[in-house]
Amino acid sequence: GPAPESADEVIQFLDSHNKKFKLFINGKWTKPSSNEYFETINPCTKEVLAKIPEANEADVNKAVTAAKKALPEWVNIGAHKRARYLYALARQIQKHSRLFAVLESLDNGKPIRETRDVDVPIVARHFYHHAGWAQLKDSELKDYKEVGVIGQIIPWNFPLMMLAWKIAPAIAMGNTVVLKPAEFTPLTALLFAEICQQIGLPNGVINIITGHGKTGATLVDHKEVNKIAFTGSTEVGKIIRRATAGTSKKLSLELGGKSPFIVFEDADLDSVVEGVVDAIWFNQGQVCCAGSRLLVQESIADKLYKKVKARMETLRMGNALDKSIDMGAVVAPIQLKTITDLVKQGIDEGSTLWQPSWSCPKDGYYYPPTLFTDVTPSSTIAQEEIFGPVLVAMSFRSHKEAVKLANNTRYGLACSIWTENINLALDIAPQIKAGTAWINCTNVFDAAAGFGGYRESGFGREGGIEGLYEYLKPKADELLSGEPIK
Ligand code: TXE
Repeated sequence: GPAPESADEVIQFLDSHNKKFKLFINGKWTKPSSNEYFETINPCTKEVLAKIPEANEADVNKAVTAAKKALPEWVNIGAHKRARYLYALARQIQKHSRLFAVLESLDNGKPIRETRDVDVPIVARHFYHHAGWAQLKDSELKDYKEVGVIGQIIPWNFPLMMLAWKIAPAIAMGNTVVLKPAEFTPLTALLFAEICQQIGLPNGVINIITGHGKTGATLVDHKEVNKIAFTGSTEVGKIIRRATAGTSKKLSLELGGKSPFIVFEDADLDSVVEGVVDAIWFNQGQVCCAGSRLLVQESIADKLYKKVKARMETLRMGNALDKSIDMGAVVAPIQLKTITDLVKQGIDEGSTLWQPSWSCPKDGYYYPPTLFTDVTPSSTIAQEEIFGPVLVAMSFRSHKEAVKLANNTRYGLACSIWTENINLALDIAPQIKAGTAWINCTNVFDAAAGFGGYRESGFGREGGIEGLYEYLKPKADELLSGEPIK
């Protein structure tokens, strides 16, 4: 196959920081007050990539103070100038797209084909889209004003993409930001900080602080933070909701999912199989909207399982920089353990496990593509988010039963419907309680479409016009408080 993607540029980037990073506060690389560091690794090789600072309370204070100080100037420069900075960020990301893609694949373990063709293009598109909206802030959105200082906490499954989804709308609407990337995957956020310097973004508009959950919790509790935007586990989402209750902080949460992938008997099964690959083996299944529950009409169930198994045999797994692979490694040993434990529970509960005959590479945190059949709807693997390459299949007879099974979950992030009958698809889609419905496709994202959940998948939308309102408040607020409208 083709030669693996070169990591030379990444090595240069890491070396330029002596493989030991600082915090990005007020436009400058700042030594952490804690003087504590942790390591970020390449999950495909277990090799240490760099040392990362653990920000403590003093560091969080510094970052929030910088964001607060930057706010008046960032608001006053007006919509057009803010838009120019967003366009510049978008262009710089495109210019360095290869470096971003390789760095993301090394830190996260996901295939270079995905970071190169999916993650990074979506990130650039997100900044372009919001640059457009930034220009329209003073006309289309003139009755609204910025929320203020925004605390943003993001997960490790799409590190740069989640950064873009958080930062682009926030700064486009005139807010300033303190963002904490996930501890497993901080590197692309740190490279992004360098891009902010390169384009001359005013100091303090974007601050990047690294650390574990405690750093995130300190940011959530900070009195000068006006809004928290969080993507991550439902468990931590609940902690953050409790922590912000009784404060004036605005909040948006994008949490877990157990999205149904519904196949009706008239569907084109070859397309369905490729859809399944995309739904549950893209990013090793570590996708909040992964189609992790395969719901198949009984008449075609056995035929489809056979086809899916055949396709699983041909999936290629390996080092993230290998351009010919379909799957890389999962992000960290703890995630590997969560997956392994849940799979064991599935077996104990009586479901039938199927894995391809090939074995995983031994040098990293790999987990094979996995299919469970004979699954009871109430079992753990049918209800809990596994967040790994594990597909759980169940069958239904009637359309009514399909809807019932699809909605038998505490989540509601997405659903995917497969049929050649568009009337059936359009009849079923609105009956599924999910923030996104895909028809004959899956995992398709666009900056212009609001993404977010129902039920325990959270609230608030990212992208689309709805996503802008998460970072705005009506100016009428000021009438009530007696302040003049600008
Ligand atoms: O998530 P956490 P983890 C799910 C998935 C996965 C499980 C655990 O099922 O197996 O969550 O993953 C920060 N206050 N998803 O433990 O802990 C943390 O540092 C403030 C679904 O990695 O939620 C990181 O930056 N912040 C998901 C971010 O929260 C806290 C994506 C997410 O980490 C904190 C990831 C606290 N108390 C995991 N504790 C999705 N829906 O996309 C941790 N953090």
